[in-house]
Amino acid sequence: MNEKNRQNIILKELQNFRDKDFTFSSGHILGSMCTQPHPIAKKAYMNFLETNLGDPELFPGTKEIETKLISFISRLLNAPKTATGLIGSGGTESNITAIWLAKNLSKKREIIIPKSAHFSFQKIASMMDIKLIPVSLNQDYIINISNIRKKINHNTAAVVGVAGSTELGTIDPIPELSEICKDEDVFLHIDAAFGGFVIPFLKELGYKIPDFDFNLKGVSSISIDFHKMGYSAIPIGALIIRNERCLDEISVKTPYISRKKQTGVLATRSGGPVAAAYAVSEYLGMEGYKDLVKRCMNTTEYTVKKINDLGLDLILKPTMNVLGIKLKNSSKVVKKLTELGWKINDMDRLSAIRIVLMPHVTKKIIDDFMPNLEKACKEIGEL
Ligand code: 0PR
Repeated sequence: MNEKNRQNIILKELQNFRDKDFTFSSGHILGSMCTQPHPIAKKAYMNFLETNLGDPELFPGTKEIETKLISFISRLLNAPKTATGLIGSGGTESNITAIWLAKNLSKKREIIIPKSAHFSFQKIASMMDIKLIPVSLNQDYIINISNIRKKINHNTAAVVGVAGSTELGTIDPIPELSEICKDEDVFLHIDAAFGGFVIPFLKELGYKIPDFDFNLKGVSSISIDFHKMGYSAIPIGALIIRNERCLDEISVKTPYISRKKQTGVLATRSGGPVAAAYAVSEYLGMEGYKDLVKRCMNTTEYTVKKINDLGLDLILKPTMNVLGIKLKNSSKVVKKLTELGWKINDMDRLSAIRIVLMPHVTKKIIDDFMPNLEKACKEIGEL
């Protein structure tokens, strides 16, 4: 068998596995915070497949792209001149790095998190011997601000606020958190892995939502993901840090590669996602992202109306393109919907299902989905 045939056989085998996957292009993935990346991402990614940002002396051009990408995201988040950024694999890595930094700066071991915080903080607790101090949510599913001051003490390494929560897309009262953390001189990390590419544009579109970025003086770092609403290819997120000076806390000496020190969690990492995210950000620009958010919000409002028309209730009015539909038996409804070919997330601790109105979810998809939701809900006795 010749070389080409062998390759084709392997590629065919891979395709057979791939055919078992759900696809964004089908529109049937309704519960994911990721999406089909912008087409330019794919081309850019492929061209940088062999590049390694763990050794930037070998790939100075790719490193330049990374620097430009960090500048773009810093502008989006109103970061000051003192700020710096680290590109990583996504929200989990950015959150790990932020808490690693806060722990080393403070030499303390407790972090205060809202009960809505992403499960990456559970990993952080176990990995770094950190104690989580969870704070209850109020009736709007955001952190109960009155409890924070009482919980800050001489062991507090950081407070975490969420700007775009995983389950409901809610935004904690970051201006108030910022004031408290500034007064108490405590590191404030904002997890905007999902909301970072939504909130700035919602504001421009006239939505009344609180500030969350570096304009608030108490904010120390922000996680933001390109592979969620940044419309780019997995895996890529950024951690922007207010003070470049603190980077030494999360750096190690690297005696045998060309750079003398390395900062952050990973060593070898691909320039592919960086090139892809840069291409998307250049192509769309701030206006393109604003249009994308506008489109997702239109679909969100359309979906809310359809859900209400069906006689179902939402957990709360959505802040962004994430919806929680209240159900008595959410897991049974999810199981039924899976049988019908729709992928939606079960949030059993909230007794709800989650729909994320990502760019691949159109009004037409929602029209196709609604009879399926109705069918599933009737069969399970929700309607
Ligand atoms: N912070 C927040 C607020 C998040 O929502 C997430 C992920 C993370 C951090 C962690 O980000 P990485 O997954 O990039 O490390 N939230 C999504 C979720 O748990 C991740 C996801 C995406 C899950 C697509 C499923 C899926 O199909 O829902």
